[in-house]
Amino acid sequence: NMAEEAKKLAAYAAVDNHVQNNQVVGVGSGSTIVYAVDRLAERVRQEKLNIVCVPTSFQARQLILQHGLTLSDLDRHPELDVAIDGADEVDGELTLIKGGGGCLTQEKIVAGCAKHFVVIADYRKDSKNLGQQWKKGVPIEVIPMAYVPVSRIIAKRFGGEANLRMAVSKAGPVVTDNSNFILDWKFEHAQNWKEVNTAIKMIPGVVETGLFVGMAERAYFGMEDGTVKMRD
Ligand code: DER
Repeated sequence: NMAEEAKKLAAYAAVDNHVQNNQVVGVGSGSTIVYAVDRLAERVRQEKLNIVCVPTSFQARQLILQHGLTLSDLDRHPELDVAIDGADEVDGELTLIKGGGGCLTQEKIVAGCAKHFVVIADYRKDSKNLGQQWKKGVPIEVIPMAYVPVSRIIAKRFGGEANLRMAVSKAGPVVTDNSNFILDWKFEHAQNWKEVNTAIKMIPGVVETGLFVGMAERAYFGMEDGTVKMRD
């Protein structure tokens, strides 16, 4: 369908523009990245590229192994050449909401270790202000024993409500790859995302937020008309 085709367009553009031989590539999580890994594996075969891949989740690790790409990690490669990942929403200043797939913490770590962090997304993620397209709130990874106080503090200080993310294919809450819970903070109005990100990160029990501020260098959007739009 159109959105899947758009994801593929963005993914191929990013891999073709940003991956060269002898590089360490951070591989994101979600559904858009699947197309990027397909393209990566195709190029490795066709061009005999020598690249290693660092995953951002169990899912990303599976993708790397299933495609026969060389798996690596931050112990071996604490500095990556490029990290490619999806996003739930991208605003006009390249501030991202990520974590729709629950992988925000390792994604932010890997993105932070990369010289270049590039986002791939379909047109539905292209936004002016966070919250216009993505309605599920900002994901926040929390230590399980603290999720209630953290939720109350967020609602009190910043408004809206922060709800525990419940699993679909498992009874009880979603448990992340880091054995933590996720709160989805449904904010009520636009914020100074840089300040809010820092303030939420400081709340005891918060592991990471899905606000990626000043991290992405470029976003590739696959559009409905088959073109690719870039935002720097
Ligand atoms: O969970 C995540 O952070 C994913 O990267 C998400 O932001 C994008 O997933 P999608 O490509 O399936 O929309």
